[in-house]
Amino acid sequence: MAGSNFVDYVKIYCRSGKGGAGSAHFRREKFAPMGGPDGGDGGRGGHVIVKGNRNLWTLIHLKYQRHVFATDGKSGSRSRSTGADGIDNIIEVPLGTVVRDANTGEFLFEITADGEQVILAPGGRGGLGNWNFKTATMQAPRFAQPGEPCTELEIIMELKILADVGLVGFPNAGKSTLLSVVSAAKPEIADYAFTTLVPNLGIVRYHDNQSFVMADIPGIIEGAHLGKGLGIRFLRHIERNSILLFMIPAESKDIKKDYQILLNELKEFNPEMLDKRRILAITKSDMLDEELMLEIEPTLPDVPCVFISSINGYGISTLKDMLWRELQASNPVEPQQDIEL
Ligand SMILES: Nc1nc2c(ncn2[C@@H]2O[C@H](COP(=O)(O)OP(=O)(O)OP(=O)(O)O)[C@@H](O)[C@H]2O)c(=O)[nH]1
Ligand SMILES: [Mg+2]
Repeated sequence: MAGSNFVDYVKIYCRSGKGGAGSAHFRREKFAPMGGPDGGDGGRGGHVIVKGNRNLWTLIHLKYQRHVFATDGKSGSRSRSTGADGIDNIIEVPLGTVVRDANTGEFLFEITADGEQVILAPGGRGGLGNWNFKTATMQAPRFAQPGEPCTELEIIMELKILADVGLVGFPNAGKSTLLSVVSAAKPEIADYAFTTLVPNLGIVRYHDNQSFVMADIPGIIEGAHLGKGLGIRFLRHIERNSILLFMIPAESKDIKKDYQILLNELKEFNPEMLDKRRILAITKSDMLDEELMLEIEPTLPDVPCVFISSINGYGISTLKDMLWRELQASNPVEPQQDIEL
C-alpha cells in the first residue's frame, strides 16, 4: 500500500531502562569519623508504555519508528541520595490496537479505551544502596545492589478499527457511496472495482445527538480468502463491529447466492464473524420499480433486508433506523482485559 496514509500494522523493538545501581558510599566528613554507610538507592529504569488515544485513527506515526527505548535509572549516591528514575517512553496508539509478541505471535493485550495505559516493558528496579544493609553485626557493608536489567521485546501492533457497523460487499456495490451519504466522510467513489483500497470511517448522525461509526472497507470477491482481489486482510477491521451491513446491488443476478459467497468469505476468515448481527441492503434500488421489488422480495435470504438508493435517498432513513435498532439490541459490551505485564 505504498503512499497510503493508512497504516494498520507495525513492528517495533522496545527496550525499557535499566535500574540504576545502588551506591556503596561511606560518609566521610571531618567531624564525623566512622560516618557509616550512606549510599543511596538507584532509580528505576523507564518503562515503555502503550497508551490509547482516541484522536488517532491509524498507526502511521509509528511507521518509521522501529525502536522505542526508555532511559536508564541513575545510580544512587552519597547522603542516601536516590538516583533519578529513567524517563518512561509512551507509545500512543488508536483504540482497537492489538499488541502481540513478534517472535511467538502471542497476544499480549489490546487497547480499547482512551487514556488506557499498559506497561509493555517494565523498567528495571533500582538497586538498594549500602545503607540498607547496615545491621548490628555488619556495620560497614561495602557492597550495594546493582540495578535490575532492562526488558526488551519485539512487538507487532495491529489495528482493528472499532466501528459499530461494518460494510461488506463486492467491489462496486456502492459501499463508499452510502458512507458519503450518511456521514460527512468523503471516500473516493468510482465506477470500477477496488476504488477503495484502505478502510474509511464515517460518523453517522442519528436523531438527537446520537451517532454511530460506520466502516467502509475494500470490496471482497469470491476466493478472497485465497488471496484473490485484495484478499481478506481488511476483514479484521470489521471483525469487532457489532453489526455487518451486507450490500448487494439490485442488478445482481442472484442476490441470495451473492450473499452466500460473501458469508463464506467471512467464515473462511473467521467463523465467529457469522455470529454477528447482519442486515442486507439491496443497493442501487433506483434502478428498480415497485413491481420489481415485490418480485425480488421473496427471493431474498433470511435476514432483515432493505432496499436502498444512495442516489435518490430511497430507504436510507429506514436503513438507519434498522441499524440503530440492531445496535441497541446488540449492546456491544467489549470484554475488557486487565492484563498486567
Ligand atoms: N444508480 C446508483 N448507482 C450507485 C448507487 N450507489 C453507488 N452507485 C454507483 O456505483 C459505483 C460504485 O460505487 P462505490 O461507492 O465506489 O462502490 P464501492 O462498493 O465502494 O466499490 P469499491 O470501493 O470498489 O469496493 C459508482 O459509480 C456509484 O456512483 C445507487 O444508489 N444508485
Ligand atoms: Mg469503495
